[in-house]
Amino acid sequence: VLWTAVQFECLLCADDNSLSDEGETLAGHTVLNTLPRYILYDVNKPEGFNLRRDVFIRMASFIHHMNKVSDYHWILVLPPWHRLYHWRSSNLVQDRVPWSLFFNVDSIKNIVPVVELHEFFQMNGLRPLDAQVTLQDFNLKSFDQYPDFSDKWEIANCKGQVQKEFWNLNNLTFTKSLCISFQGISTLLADIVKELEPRTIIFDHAELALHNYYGGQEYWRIRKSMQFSNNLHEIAKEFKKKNLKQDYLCAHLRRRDFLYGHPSDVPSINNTAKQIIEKLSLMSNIKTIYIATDASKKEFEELNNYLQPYEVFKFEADERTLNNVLDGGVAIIDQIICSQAKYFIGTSKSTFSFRIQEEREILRLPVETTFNSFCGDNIVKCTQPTKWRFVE
Ligand code: GFB
Repeated sequence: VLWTAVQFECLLCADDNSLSDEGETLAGHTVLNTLPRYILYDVNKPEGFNLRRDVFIRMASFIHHMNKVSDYHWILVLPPWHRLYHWRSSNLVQDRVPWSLFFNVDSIKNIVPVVELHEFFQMNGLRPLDAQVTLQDFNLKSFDQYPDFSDKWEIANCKGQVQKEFWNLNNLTFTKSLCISFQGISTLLADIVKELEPRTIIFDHAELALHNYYGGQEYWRIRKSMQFSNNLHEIAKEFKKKNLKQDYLCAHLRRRDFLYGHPSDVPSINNTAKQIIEKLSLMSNIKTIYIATDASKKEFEELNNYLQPYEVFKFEADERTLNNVLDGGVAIIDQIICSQAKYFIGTSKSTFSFRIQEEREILRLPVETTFNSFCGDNIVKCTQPTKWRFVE
């Protein structure tokens, strides 16, 4: 039975906090074990937007698994996008942004049973969640032991801080809270749910749960459903219509914290320009360059100078657009434009670039135009990205 959110709205919002799932009476009929149950999750605070998109895929496969092995219908609650470290416009309020601003949630709903957080609140009211589980690594054992890579979990003393307030919501509370040392794939979380028997549960540090099968059929089915919102596609289309009239090469230059996090993967501005020009010298039909970057204005201008006489473009949101789509939307517009380029070069190890490569695979663009990345300065052997091919 596919229960929609609306069907349950009244029932779950009843004042009575003591609903039992064993047999509810609704208009004289017994609704046995059919109330949906909800899984919420959050990710380590400093993680960026594109790693979070990957964690969603892992949690979505977990929900699929739950719906295979459990008697209940499980729904995943989409965690709002909240004050991400890389969103730098300090004049914007970028709190608890719903997925619908960035994604076509209906497309996701066709593949994964999900609701937005506000939809969850409509159904659950202010009832405390049955459990909060903070995932953590296992303690490293002494060095002379072989590392143990087996899938396992155990309830343990909390090692770090336990989140008191998710997304600054003081009305999201929990009946019980525990820490669990966890090592393994996301479907292993099902064993925790089985043990705790919650109707609603939140997992913190969901990034610790790994993919069941990275790059497999299920991975791509979920990934493909994560289409960007129509509004962002429209803005990208308008920009292209106005500025990118011919074939263009897109370069994604990840800078800022990457200069410290991955110094050997990020070339200097001068060397970046050299690598772009070298590529273009092999493609006589491309004269236009699109730059997606988190670089400072000064760095971009420097790059632009080195790239003359090529035509160089970059998307700059006007105030109204920025207010509407926020920093996250601007970044996605960059990704859309790069995913449609004739040729793409990304930054090695950046998940921002990885997601563009995936988008290009979904669009079935020629593989040699997609899996390319810049080489850091003074790198003797510059490895190129792994070709994670789309699987239908
Ligand atoms: O997306 P993301 O996880 O990719 O984080 P990495 C980088 C963020 O920086 C993006 C901004 O989500 C954007 O907000 N950004 C990066 C950009 N490149 C661009 C661009 O071309 N255009 C626009 N508009 N914005 C990881 C982080 O970043 O880097 C980790 O997830 C950590 O937390 C690590 O910081 C060092 O994989 O590139």
